[in-house]
Amino acid sequence: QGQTPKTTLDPALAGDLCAMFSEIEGVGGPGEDPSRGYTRSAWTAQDLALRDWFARRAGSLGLRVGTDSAGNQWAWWDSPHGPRTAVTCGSHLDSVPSGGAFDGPLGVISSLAAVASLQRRGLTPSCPLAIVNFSDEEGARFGIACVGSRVLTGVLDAERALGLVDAEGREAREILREAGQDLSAYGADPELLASIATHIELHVEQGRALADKGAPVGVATHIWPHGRWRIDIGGEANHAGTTPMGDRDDALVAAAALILRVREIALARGARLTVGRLGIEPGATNVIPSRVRLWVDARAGDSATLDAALADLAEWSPLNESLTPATSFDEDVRERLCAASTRVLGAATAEGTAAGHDSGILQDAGVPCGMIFVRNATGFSHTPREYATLADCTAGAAVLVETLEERTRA
Ligand code: HGY
Ligand code: MN
Ligand code: MN
Ligand code: MN
Repeated sequence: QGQTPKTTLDPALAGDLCAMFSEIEGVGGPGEDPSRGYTRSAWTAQDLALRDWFARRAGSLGLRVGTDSAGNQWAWWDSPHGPRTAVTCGSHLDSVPSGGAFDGPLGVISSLAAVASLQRRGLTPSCPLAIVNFSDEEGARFGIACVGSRVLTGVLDAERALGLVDAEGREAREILREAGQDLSAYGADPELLASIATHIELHVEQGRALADKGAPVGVATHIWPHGRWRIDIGGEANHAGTTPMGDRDDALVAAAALILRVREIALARGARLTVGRLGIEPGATNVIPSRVRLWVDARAGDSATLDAALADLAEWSPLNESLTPATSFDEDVRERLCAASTRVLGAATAEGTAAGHDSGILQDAGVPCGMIFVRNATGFSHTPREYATLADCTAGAAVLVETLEERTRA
Protein backbone atom coordinates (compact mmCIF):
# COMPACT_ATOMS: atom_id res chain seq x y z
CA GLN A 1 0.00 0.00 0.00
CA GLY A 2 0.95 3.61 -0.32
CA GLN A 3 2.74 3.09 -3.68
CA THR A 4 2.46 5.98 -6.07
CA PRO A 5 -0.30 5.49 -8.66
CA LYS A 6 0.80 3.28 -11.57
CA THR A 7 -1.30 4.81 -14.28
CA THR A 8 -0.77 8.47 -15.06
CA LEU A 9 -3.29 10.26 -12.90
CA ASP A 10 -5.28 12.97 -14.65
CA PRO A 11 -3.28 15.99 -13.46
CA ALA A 12 -6.44 18.11 -13.38
CA LEU A 13 -8.22 15.79 -10.94
CA ALA A 14 -6.67 17.25 -7.77
CA GLY A 15 -7.29 20.80 -8.93
CA ASP A 16 -10.92 19.99 -9.72
CA LEU A 17 -11.44 18.51 -6.25
CA CYS A 18 -9.91 21.57 -4.56
CA ALA A 19 -11.93 23.98 -6.67
CA MET A 20 -15.23 22.29 -5.83
CA PHE A 21 -14.52 21.98 -2.12
CA SER A 22 -13.73 25.68 -1.97
CA GLU A 23 -16.89 26.52 -3.93
CA ILE A 24 -19.05 24.96 -1.21
CA GLU A 25 -16.83 25.79 1.79
CA GLY A 26 -18.90 28.81 2.80
CA VAL A 27 -22.25 26.96 2.77
CA GLY A 28 -22.94 26.07 6.40
CA GLY A 29 -19.19 25.97 6.89
CA PRO A 30 -17.23 26.89 10.04
CA GLY A 31 -16.18 30.35 8.84
CA GLU A 32 -13.56 31.73 11.27
CA ASP A 33 -14.16 29.06 13.92
CA PRO A 34 -13.00 25.59 12.74
CA SER A 35 -14.59 23.96 15.79
CA ARG A 36 -18.03 24.88 14.44
CA GLY A 37 -17.79 22.33 11.64
CA TYR A 38 -20.36 22.06 8.87
CA THR A 39 -24.11 22.22 9.47
CA ARG A 40 -26.18 21.48 6.39
CA SER A 41 -29.41 19.82 7.57
CA ALA A 42 -31.80 18.47 4.97
CA TRP A 43 -33.97 21.06 3.19
CA THR A 44 -32.50 24.00 5.12
CA ALA A 45 -31.16 27.05 3.29
CA GLN A 46 -27.69 25.48 3.38
CA ASP A 47 -28.87 22.23 1.84
CA LEU A 48 -30.87 24.07 -0.81
CA ALA A 49 -27.82 26.18 -1.66
CA LEU A 50 -25.79 22.99 -2.11
CA ARG A 51 -28.52 21.47 -4.29
CA ASP A 52 -28.41 24.58 -6.47
CA TRP A 53 -24.61 24.35 -6.60
CA PHE A 54 -24.80 20.68 -7.60
CA ALA A 55 -27.30 21.46 -10.40
CA ARG A 56 -25.08 24.26 -11.72
CA ARG A 57 -21.87 22.24 -11.54
CA ALA A 58 -23.44 19.18 -13.18
CA GLY A 59 -25.12 21.40 -15.76
CA SER A 60 -21.74 22.89 -16.64
CA LEU A 61 -20.67 19.35 -17.60
CA GLY A 62 -23.62 19.12 -19.95
CA LEU A 63 -25.46 16.68 -17.70
CA ARG A 64 -29.26 16.80 -17.55
CA VAL A 65 -30.22 17.49 -13.93
CA GLY A 66 -33.55 16.48 -12.43
CA THR A 67 -35.15 15.39 -9.16
CA ASP A 68 -36.61 11.94 -8.71
CA SER A 69 -39.87 11.05 -6.97
CA ALA A 70 -38.11 10.99 -3.59
CA GLY A 71 -36.38 14.37 -3.79
CA ASN A 72 -32.95 13.03 -4.84
CA GLN A 73 -31.07 14.98 -7.51
CA TRP A 74 -29.78 13.05 -10.55
CA ALA A 75 -27.46 14.46 -13.23
CA TRP A 76 -27.64 12.31 -16.39
CA TRP A 77 -25.12 11.90 -19.19
CA ASP A 78 -27.58 10.35 -21.63
CA SER A 79 -30.74 9.07 -19.95
CA PRO A 80 -31.72 5.75 -18.38
CA HIS A 81 -32.94 3.24 -20.89
CA GLY A 82 -33.91 -0.27 -20.04
CA PRO A 83 -33.19 -2.46 -17.06
CA ARG A 84 -29.66 -2.64 -15.66
CA THR A 85 -28.12 -0.34 -18.26
CA ALA A 86 -27.01 2.75 -16.30
CA VAL A 87 -23.84 3.26 -14.28
CA THR A 88 -24.35 5.73 -11.44
CA CYS A 89 -22.19 7.28 -8.74
CA GLY A 90 -22.56 9.97 -6.10
CA SER A 91 -23.36 10.42 -2.42
CA HIS A 92 -25.04 13.14 -0.34
CA LEU A 93 -24.47 16.81 0.55
CA ASP A 94 -26.42 17.12 3.79
CA SER A 95 -24.53 16.81 7.09
CA VAL A 96 -24.96 16.16 10.77
CA PRO A 97 -24.83 19.29 12.94
CA SER A 98 -21.18 20.50 13.23
CA GLY A 99 -20.07 17.69 10.97
CA GLY A 100 -16.95 17.21 8.89
CA ALA A 101 -16.18 18.58 5.44
CA PHE A 102 -15.91 15.21 3.70
CA ASP A 103 -18.80 12.94 4.79
CA GLY A 104 -21.02 13.14 1.72
CA PRO A 105 -19.50 16.01 -0.30
CA LEU A 106 -16.34 14.01 -1.05
CA GLY A 107 -18.43 11.46 -2.95
CA VAL A 108 -20.45 14.01 -4.89
CA ILE A 109 -17.41 16.16 -5.73
CA SER A 110 -15.32 13.12 -6.73
CA SER A 111 -18.13 11.98 -9.03
CA LEU A 112 -18.31 15.39 -10.72
CA ALA A 113 -14.51 15.43 -11.05
CA ALA A 114 -14.53 11.89 -12.47
CA VAL A 115 -17.07 12.77 -15.18
CA ALA A 116 -15.07 15.90 -16.02
CA SER A 117 -11.96 13.73 -16.32
CA LEU A 118 -13.69 11.31 -18.71
CA GLN A 119 -14.90 14.26 -20.79
CA ARG A 120 -11.42 15.84 -20.86
CA ARG A 121 -10.17 12.67 -22.48
CA GLY A 122 -12.93 12.76 -25.04
CA LEU A 123 -14.57 9.60 -23.73
CA THR A 124 -18.29 9.07 -24.38
CA PRO A 125 -19.84 6.36 -22.24
CA SER A 126 -21.46 3.46 -24.06
CA CYS A 127 -24.25 3.50 -21.47
CA PRO A 128 -26.15 6.10 -19.47
CA LEU A 129 -24.03 7.52 -16.64
CA ALA A 130 -25.42 9.58 -13.78
CA ILE A 131 -24.33 11.34 -10.61
CA VAL A 132 -26.74 11.40 -7.69
CA ASN A 133 -27.05 13.70 -4.68
CA PHE A 134 -29.23 11.73 -2.26
CA SER A 135 -31.42 13.92 -0.06
CA ASP A 136 -31.51 13.75 3.72
CA GLU A 137 -28.95 10.98 4.14
CA GLU A 138 -27.93 11.88 7.70
CA GLY A 139 -31.45 12.00 9.09
CA ALA A 140 -30.31 14.85 11.36
CA ARG A 141 -33.54 16.83 10.95
CA PHE A 142 -36.31 14.24 11.07
CA GLY A 143 -34.53 11.39 12.85
CA ILE A 144 -34.50 8.73 10.12
CA ALA A 145 -31.33 8.28 8.06
CA CYS A 146 -31.21 7.87 4.28
CA VAL A 147 -34.72 9.23 3.76
CA GLY A 148 -34.18 9.99 0.05
CA SER A 149 -32.90 6.52 -0.77
CA ARG A 150 -35.35 4.76 1.55
CA VAL A 151 -38.36 6.50 -0.03
CA LEU A 152 -36.93 5.87 -3.53
CA THR A 153 -36.62 2.13 -2.80
CA GLY A 154 -39.93 1.95 -0.96
CA VAL A 155 -38.50 0.77 2.37
CA LEU A 156 -39.80 4.02 3.88
CA ASP A 157 -43.46 4.68 3.15
CA ALA A 158 -43.94 8.03 1.40
CA GLU A 159 -46.76 9.15 3.71
CA ARG A 160 -44.72 8.23 6.78
CA ALA A 161 -41.73 10.17 5.45
CA LEU A 162 -43.88 13.24 4.74
CA GLY A 163 -45.36 12.99 8.23
CA LEU A 164 -41.97 13.12 9.97
CA VAL A 165 -41.58 16.13 12.21
CA ASP A 166 -38.45 18.16 12.97
CA ALA A 167 -37.39 19.60 16.35
CA GLU A 168 -39.53 22.69 15.75
CA GLY A 169 -42.57 20.48 15.18
CA ARG A 170 -42.66 21.24 11.45
CA GLU A 171 -43.78 18.41 9.14
CA ALA A 172 -41.53 17.23 6.33
CA ARG A 173 -44.44 17.64 3.90
CA GLU A 174 -44.61 21.38 4.48
CA ILE A 175 -40.81 21.77 4.42
CA LEU A 176 -40.39 19.85 1.16
CA ARG A 177 -43.25 21.78 -0.44
CA GLU A 178 -41.63 25.06 0.61
CA ALA A 179 -38.39 23.78 -0.94
CA GLY A 180 -40.24 23.47 -4.24
CA GLN A 181 -40.55 19.67 -4.26
CA ASP A 182 -43.44 18.29 -6.30
CA LEU A 183 -45.10 15.92 -3.82
CA SER A 184 -47.87 14.82 -6.18
CA ALA A 185 -45.92 11.65 -7.05
CA TYR A 186 -43.66 11.51 -3.96
CA GLY A 187 -42.62 7.94 -3.37
CA ALA A 188 -40.73 4.97 -4.79
CA ASP A 189 -39.47 4.68 -8.37
CA PRO A 190 -38.78 1.00 -9.07
CA GLU A 191 -38.21 1.71 -12.77
CA LEU A 192 -35.36 4.12 -12.03
CA LEU A 193 -33.78 1.59 -9.67
CA ALA A 194 -34.19 -1.21 -12.23
CA SER A 195 -32.35 0.89 -14.82
CA ILE A 196 -29.15 0.97 -12.72
CA ALA A 197 -26.61 -1.75 -13.54
CA THR A 198 -23.97 -0.51 -11.09
CA HIS A 199 -23.99 2.20 -8.43
CA ILE A 200 -20.73 3.33 -6.83
CA GLU A 201 -20.46 5.61 -3.80
CA LEU A 202 -17.11 7.11 -2.91
CA HIS A 203 -17.03 8.12 0.76
CA VAL A 204 -14.52 9.22 3.33
CA GLU A 205 -13.80 6.33 5.66
CA GLN A 206 -15.54 6.81 9.02
CA GLY A 207 -12.90 5.21 11.17
CA ARG A 208 -9.19 4.51 10.99
CA ALA A 209 -8.79 1.03 9.44
CA LEU A 210 -7.16 2.45 6.28
CA ALA A 211 -4.92 4.75 8.33
CA ASP A 212 -3.82 1.74 10.41
CA LYS A 213 -3.14 -0.28 7.23
CA GLY A 214 -1.32 2.60 5.53
CA ALA A 215 -3.75 2.39 2.61
CA PRO A 216 -5.01 5.54 0.85
CA VAL A 217 -8.10 3.80 -0.51
CA GLY A 218 -10.26 0.84 0.43
CA VAL A 219 -13.25 -1.03 -1.01
CA ALA A 220 -16.35 -1.81 1.06
CA THR A 221 -17.37 -5.40 1.69
CA HIS A 222 -20.41 -4.89 3.89
CA ILE A 223 -22.36 -2.66 6.26
CA TRP A 224 -23.24 -3.75 9.81
CA PRO A 225 -26.90 -4.24 10.72
CA HIS A 226 -28.03 -1.01 12.37
CA GLY A 227 -30.95 1.25 12.97
CA ARG A 228 -32.65 3.84 15.12
CA TRP A 229 -35.25 3.21 17.79
CA ARG A 230 -37.40 5.79 19.53
CA ILE A 231 -38.30 5.61 23.23
CA ASP A 232 -40.87 7.74 25.07
CA ILE A 233 -40.60 7.98 28.86
CA GLY A 234 -43.55 9.33 30.82
CA GLY A 235 -43.59 11.28 34.07
CA GLU A 236 -45.83 13.76 35.86
CA ALA A 237 -45.56 17.49 35.33
CA ASN A 238 -45.65 19.55 38.51
CA HIS A 239 -44.16 22.65 40.07
CA ALA A 240 -40.37 22.49 40.48
CA GLY A 241 -40.51 24.36 43.76
CA THR A 242 -43.62 23.31 45.60
CA THR A 243 -43.44 19.56 44.83
CA PRO A 244 -41.56 17.59 47.51
CA MET A 245 -38.84 15.31 46.10
CA GLY A 246 -40.67 12.23 47.36
CA ASP A 247 -43.81 13.18 45.40
CA ARG A 248 -42.18 13.46 42.02
CA ASP A 249 -42.41 11.34 38.88
CA ASP A 250 -39.63 13.04 36.92
CA ALA A 251 -39.38 11.68 33.34
CA LEU A 252 -35.87 13.06 32.93
CA VAL A 253 -34.59 11.14 35.96
CA ALA A 254 -36.02 7.97 34.45
CA ALA A 255 -34.37 8.86 31.13
CA ALA A 256 -31.04 9.30 32.91
CA ALA A 257 -31.31 5.76 34.28
CA LEU A 258 -32.10 4.48 30.78
CA ILE A 259 -29.14 6.31 29.24
CA LEU A 260 -26.75 4.67 31.71
CA ARG A 261 -28.43 1.29 31.09
CA VAL A 262 -27.97 1.68 27.31
CA ARG A 263 -24.21 1.97 27.79
CA GLU A 264 -24.15 -1.08 30.11
CA ILE A 265 -26.08 -3.14 27.52
CA ALA A 266 -23.74 -2.07 24.72
CA LEU A 267 -20.66 -3.08 26.71
CA ALA A 268 -22.21 -6.35 27.87
CA ARG A 269 -23.44 -7.35 24.41
CA GLY A 270 -20.52 -6.02 22.32
CA ALA A 271 -22.89 -3.70 20.43
CA ARG A 272 -22.56 0.04 19.76
CA LEU A 273 -25.48 2.02 21.17
CA THR A 274 -25.82 5.78 21.23
CA VAL A 275 -28.58 7.94 22.71
CA GLY A 276 -29.45 11.14 20.84
CA ARG A 277 -32.14 13.66 19.94
CA LEU A 278 -33.35 14.04 23.52
CA GLY A 279 -36.66 15.91 23.70
CA ILE A 280 -37.94 17.09 27.11
CA GLU A 281 -41.55 18.18 27.67
CA PRO A 282 -42.77 20.65 28.65
CA GLY A 283 -39.13 21.80 28.73
CA ALA A 284 -39.32 24.68 31.22
CA THR A 285 -36.76 24.72 34.04
CA ASN A 286 -39.41 25.17 36.71
CA VAL A 287 -41.61 22.28 35.60
CA ILE A 288 -40.89 18.66 36.46
CA PRO A 289 -40.53 16.89 33.03
CA SER A 290 -43.69 14.98 32.07
CA ARG A 291 -42.23 13.26 29.03
CA VAL A 292 -38.84 12.57 27.49
CA ARG A 293 -38.51 11.33 23.90
CA LEU A 294 -35.11 9.97 22.95
CA TRP A 295 -33.65 7.98 20.08
CA VAL A 296 -31.21 5.09 20.32
CA ASP A 297 -28.83 4.52 17.41
CA ALA A 298 -27.98 0.82 17.62
CA ARG A 299 -25.42 -1.12 15.56
CA ALA A 300 -23.58 -4.41 15.85
CA GLY A 301 -21.26 -6.63 13.81
CA ASP A 302 -24.04 -9.19 13.39
CA SER A 303 -27.82 -9.33 13.67
CA ALA A 304 -27.87 -11.71 16.66
CA THR A 305 -25.84 -9.25 18.74
CA LEU A 306 -28.05 -6.36 17.65
CA ASP A 307 -31.22 -8.33 18.45
CA ALA A 308 -29.88 -9.27 21.89
CA ALA A 309 -29.02 -5.67 22.72
CA LEU A 310 -32.48 -4.53 21.66
CA ALA A 311 -34.11 -7.33 23.67
CA ASP A 312 -32.35 -5.90 26.74
CA LEU A 313 -34.09 -2.60 26.00
CA ALA A 314 -37.53 -4.19 25.62
CA GLU A 315 -38.85 -2.91 28.97
CA TRP A 316 -38.75 0.61 27.48
CA SER A 317 -40.73 -0.53 24.39
CA PRO A 318 -38.38 0.93 21.78
CA LEU A 319 -40.16 1.82 18.53
CA ASN A 320 -38.23 0.66 15.47
CA GLU A 321 -37.81 3.69 13.25
CA SER A 322 -35.32 2.38 10.68
CA LEU A 323 -33.86 -1.10 11.12
CA THR A 324 -31.39 -1.79 8.30
CA PRO A 325 -30.26 -5.43 7.97
CA ALA A 326 -26.65 -6.42 7.39
CA THR A 327 -25.77 -5.49 3.81
CA SER A 328 -23.18 -7.25 1.65
CA PHE A 329 -22.15 -5.27 -1.41
CA ASP A 330 -22.34 -6.89 -4.84
CA GLU A 331 -19.37 -9.21 -5.31
CA ASP A 332 -18.78 -8.38 -8.98
CA VAL A 333 -18.80 -4.64 -8.25
CA ARG A 334 -16.46 -5.18 -5.32
CA GLU A 335 -14.04 -7.16 -7.48
CA ARG A 336 -14.13 -4.48 -10.20
CA LEU A 337 -13.39 -1.78 -7.62
CA CYS A 338 -10.49 -3.83 -6.20
CA ALA A 339 -9.12 -4.44 -9.69
CA ALA A 340 -9.37 -0.72 -10.48
CA SER A 341 -7.60 0.11 -7.22
CA THR A 342 -4.81 -2.32 -8.09
CA ARG A 343 -4.41 -0.85 -11.59
CA VAL A 344 -4.31 2.70 -10.31
CA LEU A 345 -2.64 2.40 -6.93
CA GLY A 346 -0.80 -0.88 -7.20
CA ALA A 347 -2.81 -2.48 -4.40
CA ALA A 348 -6.33 -3.01 -3.06
CA THR A 349 -7.80 -3.58 0.36
CA ALA A 350 -11.38 -4.32 1.43
CA GLU A 351 -13.22 -3.75 4.70
CA GLY A 352 -16.65 -3.60 6.30
CA THR A 353 -18.15 -0.58 8.00
CA ALA A 354 -20.57 0.25 10.81
CA ALA A 355 -21.62 3.41 8.98
CA GLY A 356 -24.86 3.41 7.03
CA HIS A 357 -24.96 4.67 3.47
CA ASP A 358 -27.44 5.22 0.66
CA SER A 359 -25.55 2.60 -1.34
CA GLY A 360 -26.47 0.08 1.34
CA ILE A 361 -30.14 0.98 0.95
CA LEU A 362 -29.89 0.59 -2.84
CA GLN A 363 -28.00 -2.70 -2.48
CA ASP A 364 -30.74 -4.02 -0.20
CA ALA A 365 -33.21 -3.05 -2.94
CA GLY A 366 -31.32 -5.21 -5.46
CA VAL A 367 -29.18 -2.57 -7.17
CA PRO A 368 -25.60 -3.89 -7.59
CA CYS A 369 -23.59 -1.41 -5.50
CA GLY A 370 -20.06 -0.83 -4.32
CA MET A 371 -18.23 1.74 -2.22
CA ILE A 372 -14.77 3.28 -2.41
CA PHE A 373 -13.45 4.50 0.95
CA VAL A 374 -10.85 7.25 1.13
CA ARG A 375 -8.47 7.18 4.09
CA ASN A 376 -9.52 9.42 6.95
CA ALA A 377 -6.24 10.64 8.41
CA THR A 378 -7.76 11.32 11.86
CA GLY A 379 -10.28 8.47 11.90
CA PHE A 380 -12.88 10.92 13.23
CA SER A 381 -16.21 11.47 11.46
CA HIS A 382 -19.41 13.42 12.18
CA THR A 383 -17.10 16.03 13.70
CA PRO A 384 -14.97 18.88 12.32
CA ARG A 385 -11.92 16.68 13.01
CA GLU A 386 -12.78 14.49 9.99
CA TYR A 387 -9.93 14.82 7.50
CA ALA A 388 -8.65 13.33 4.24
CA THR A 389 -5.51 14.54 2.46
CA LEU A 390 -5.69 15.85 -1.10
CA ALA A 391 -3.41 13.03 -2.21
CA ASP A 392 -5.78 10.42 -0.76
CA CYS A 393 -8.86 12.19 -2.17
CA THR A 394 -7.16 12.23 -5.58
CA ALA A 395 -6.28 8.55 -5.28
CA GLY A 396 -9.91 7.73 -4.49
CA ALA A 397 -11.19 9.84 -7.37
CA ALA A 398 -8.68 8.16 -9.71
CA VAL A 399 -10.01 4.74 -8.73
CA LEU A 400 -13.53 6.03 -9.42
CA VAL A 401 -12.44 7.35 -12.85
CA GLU A 402 -10.80 4.02 -13.66
CA THR A 403 -13.93 2.12 -12.62
CA LEU A 404 -16.31 4.37 -14.55
CA GLU A 405 -14.11 4.26 -17.64
CA GLU A 406 -13.88 0.47 -17.51
CA ARG A 407 -17.59 0.11 -16.76
CA THR A 408 -18.81 2.49 -19.48
CA ARG A 409 -16.36 1.51 -22.22
CA ALA A 410 -18.15 0.33 -25.36
O1 HGY B 1 -24.91 7.43 10.46
C1 HGY B 1 -24.29 6.89 9.57
O2 HGY B 1 -23.92 5.76 9.73
C2 HGY B 1 -23.93 7.62 8.30
O3 HGY B 1 -22.78 8.38 8.50
N1 HGY B 1 -25.01 8.45 7.85
MN1 MN C 1 -22.20 9.92 4.64
MN1 MN D 1 -22.65 10.53 8.00
MN1 MN E 1 -24.12 7.74 2.68
